[in-house]
Amino acid sequence: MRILAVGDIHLGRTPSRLPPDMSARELGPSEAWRRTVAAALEEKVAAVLLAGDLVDRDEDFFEAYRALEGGVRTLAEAGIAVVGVAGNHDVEVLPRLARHIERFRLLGAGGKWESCRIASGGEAVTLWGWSFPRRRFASSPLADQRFERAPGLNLGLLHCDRDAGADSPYAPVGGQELQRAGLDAWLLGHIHRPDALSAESPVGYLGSLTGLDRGEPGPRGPWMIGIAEGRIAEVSHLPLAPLRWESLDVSLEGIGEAAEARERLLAGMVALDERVSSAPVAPRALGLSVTFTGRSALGGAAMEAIPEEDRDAIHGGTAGTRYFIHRIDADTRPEVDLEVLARRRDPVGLLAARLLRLELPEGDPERERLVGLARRRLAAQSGKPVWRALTPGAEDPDPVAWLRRAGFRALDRLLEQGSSPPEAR
Ligand SMILES: [Mn+2]
Repeated sequence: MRILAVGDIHLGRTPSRLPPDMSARELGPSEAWRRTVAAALEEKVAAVLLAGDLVDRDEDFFEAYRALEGGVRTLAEAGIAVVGVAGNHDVEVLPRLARHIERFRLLGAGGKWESCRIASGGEAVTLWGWSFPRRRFASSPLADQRFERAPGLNLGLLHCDRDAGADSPYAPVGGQELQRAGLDAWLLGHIHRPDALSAESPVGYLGSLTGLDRGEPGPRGPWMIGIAEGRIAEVSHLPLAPLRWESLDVSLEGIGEAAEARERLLAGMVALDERVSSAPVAPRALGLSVTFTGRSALGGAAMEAIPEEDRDAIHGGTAGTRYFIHRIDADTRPEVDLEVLARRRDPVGLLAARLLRLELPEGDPERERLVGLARRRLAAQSGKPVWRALTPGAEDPDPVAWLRRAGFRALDRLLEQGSSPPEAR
């Protein structure tokens, strides 16, 4: 028996930062859903499970209706069950849609746990689900819940904020709580970055169905769950999203002129494309954030060597994926000897000495003091509630990378200005 599990779809959301001639309709959530329905039919799954935030906003009622109604009808005609829970985004619109899409099963409406049974090929699965009763729900849906296990596999389907602290308004749940609940797996929605789910560890976030913006890099798609003899035998990610975001580091180390940066970039894209195009269904488009790295004085010139007019369609992959660049940055390190510069008794010398400290092994007290200061400063910024809504699941900034980037950029500028030691003035 096979089941397809789908995380946050956000039907109605338009992917941001696409080149102007690209159609959001062909790259957005409804295309991702269309591909998912096709995969479910092809793989002959018994059910498609949806972990909440299927719809982005109440206003997206009609777009969501078109996509869901069509998909659910196709699946139902093939004998595939479609079961979902509501998240914080679709707390109102999903129950409304469910009333008009006969064969869509909304589980746990109004914040009351509910179970249903799916049987196929001699296997039976009991699915436990809970839907958001209102947009904000500041306590754990697992708090007073005891699951009466049914025979066979018991799976949980939930939209929640795991390990985010008790003050989260989005159904805060502790990872320990999930482990202790006594179910065999937890398929979660809300955080858009997928966890590394596996048959051994089938508890975690399914991730967004397609990369909704550049803050969601990496492969996206539904998860295939194979069940045999009452156990989870297989969990695999099907990266079939129509749009994907990646960052690409391109080293300029050793190049003699800026034009060579183009070849380095092309080589990097070809290597990336080998990975991307090996998937059974390749993305239609892939947005790249390019960073030139390495020790080179040509970082700025390399950026200028990639013409603006080429960035919207920089490469056509072997599977027809259109690669475009939405951002280019240079994080190159000047071709300087930090050891020599650090001997200077001026701002350049002080900065070089601090950059050298970052090169010390992890755990060195000098290095850790510097990193600790940076971490506190960055946390004061990134911890502000205003950012949370923007990049759910975004990683904490790496203080070492930030210090290095900012430090070398400042060092570049100081050296350009001809900052020289006092005794040489
Ligand atoms: Mn959510």
